[in-house]
Amino acid sequence: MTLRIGVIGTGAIGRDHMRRINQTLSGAKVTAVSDVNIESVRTARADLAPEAEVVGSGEELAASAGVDAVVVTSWGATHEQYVLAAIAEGKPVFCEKPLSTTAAGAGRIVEAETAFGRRLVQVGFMRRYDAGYRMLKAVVENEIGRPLMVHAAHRNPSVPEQYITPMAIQDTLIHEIDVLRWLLDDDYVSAQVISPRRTRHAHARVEDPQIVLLETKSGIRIDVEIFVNCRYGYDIQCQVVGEEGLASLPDPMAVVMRKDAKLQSAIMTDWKDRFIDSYDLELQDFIKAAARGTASGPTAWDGYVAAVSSDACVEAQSRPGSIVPISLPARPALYN
Ligand code: NAI
Ligand code: ISE
Repeated sequence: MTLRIGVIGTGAIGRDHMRRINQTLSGAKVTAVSDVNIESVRTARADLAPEAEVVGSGEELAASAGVDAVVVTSWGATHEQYVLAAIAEGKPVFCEKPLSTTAAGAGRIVEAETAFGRRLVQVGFMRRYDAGYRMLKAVVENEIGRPLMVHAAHRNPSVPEQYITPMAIQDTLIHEIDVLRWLLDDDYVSAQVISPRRTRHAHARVEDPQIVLLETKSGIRIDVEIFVNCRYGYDIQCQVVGEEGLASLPDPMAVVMRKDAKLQSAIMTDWKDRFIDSYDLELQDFIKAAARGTASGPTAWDGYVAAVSSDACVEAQSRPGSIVPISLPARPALYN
């Protein structure tokens, strides 16, 4: 059986996922597309899925008889309405991060899925599928003793004008919020945000760089540098300090060159390339589970916990230096 997928949001990652579904992965094809930008949806369809139907709204797409499962790749603030529409139709839905830009929105998704009684939602936290992070997790769990501290960095070469300060949390840090929680098998209890000297390369509406300090239930202290105008490349770093040793996320494989009296190797510049294998694996996993009418991988609960933690970090941004507590309700049995 070929799973018929409807894609809502045909921008950068929507197109990338359409390409991988139709050209790289197996078991699915894109049969419907929707976007508020009609130019964008027409071009994406023509380039990547000429047989797909262009549907007027995300809700109509979720309800379409020609769609078995939904992929939501529109702007973060619109995810909730489309995920809820898919759940209302009883259809599996892959939602790009963030599941919702607020904890309240993610909470409504958890409630709807719990009421439905079966997992339908997978959140696009693709780093959990990355070979480097998986190797790091095995070392953290088996080799370096109890983790005590984590030093991480999320650096982008530049960001567009519409990228504003809270997006450093909701759009960017959200990856670390999820992957570090998964890596350490721990939840957060507090957040603090501090701002070093500003880079002159940042536009006026984004504070850059920023340092986020998180504390976990077991007392692990985490610092994450978010630097989205670092110029030199797209660079993700993560180092875990344990009682018996230290473990670092491997850099992506790159040829080492000796030339012009320099030892050099390239650093990637585009997020699409840095985690390309993980995007393939997460969506293949989604297709496999959706064909059985369910979902696997990162859950709506993971999306909710990330949103609660993200809300606390955004609040901490607005009160520089203050420590904002993070607390979670009990996890519903569906996610045990
Ligand atoms: P984008 O701006 O390139 O594309 C978003 C598309 O959604 C646009 O075509 C826009 O017209 C459309 N859209 C906006 N509101 C809509 C609505 N109400 N209904 C239907 N379509 C709507 O943005 P990009 O970079 O593709 O990001 C989309 C989402 O994917 C974001 O939530 C972002 O955080 C996430 N993302 C995840 C990545 C990852 O590494 N997992 C990487 C890049 C983006
Ligand atoms: C983008 O939306 C992503 O999700 C990328 O993975 C991330 O690294 C980048 O900072 C975000 O803007």
